[in-house]
Amino acid sequence: MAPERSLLLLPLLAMLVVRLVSSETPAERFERQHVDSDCPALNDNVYCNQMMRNRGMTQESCKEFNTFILENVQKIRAICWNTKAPCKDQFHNCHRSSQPLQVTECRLKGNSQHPQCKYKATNVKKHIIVSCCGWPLLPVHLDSSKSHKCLK
Ligand code: U3P
Repeated sequence: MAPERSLLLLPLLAMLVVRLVSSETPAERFERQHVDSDCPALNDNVYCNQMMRNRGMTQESCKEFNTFILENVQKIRAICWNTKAPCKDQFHNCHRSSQPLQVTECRLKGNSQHPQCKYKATNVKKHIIVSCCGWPLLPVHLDSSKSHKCLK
């Protein structure tokens, strides 16, 4: 290959290596924790027990509460283009779904002991609020009291 062509490929190769070694982005984390596009049905406690484990939320401890949004991922990402909604803290990058979305909420049962994390499932249709960051703008947090500041 001509030297100038290999020079052109170098930045692409560098970007690929950075992408492979870096940990998940905030948007990827959001989708791992909150999006289940393959499952548009109503879900039971077994769904919560399995999904909380499969999506890595029971590794070090049992996550207390988690919502899975049972909608197409593009539809969820598009919420970031809706007009702004109030955040629960001082930041201003929250957006509300224009329609109620089907969600399954998984709440840790009181008698549950790690590593056997047992959840109670609740199926509900509700508007959700997400905070969005980056370009393209993508959801990074579900309505929560945690910091919504975009890091970069
Ligand atoms: N959480 C839900 N559903 C809710 C509210 C909170 O799953 O309706 P995150 O990183 O901001 O998404 O508030 C703490 C965590 O509870 C949230 O974290 C979210 O994962 C979860």
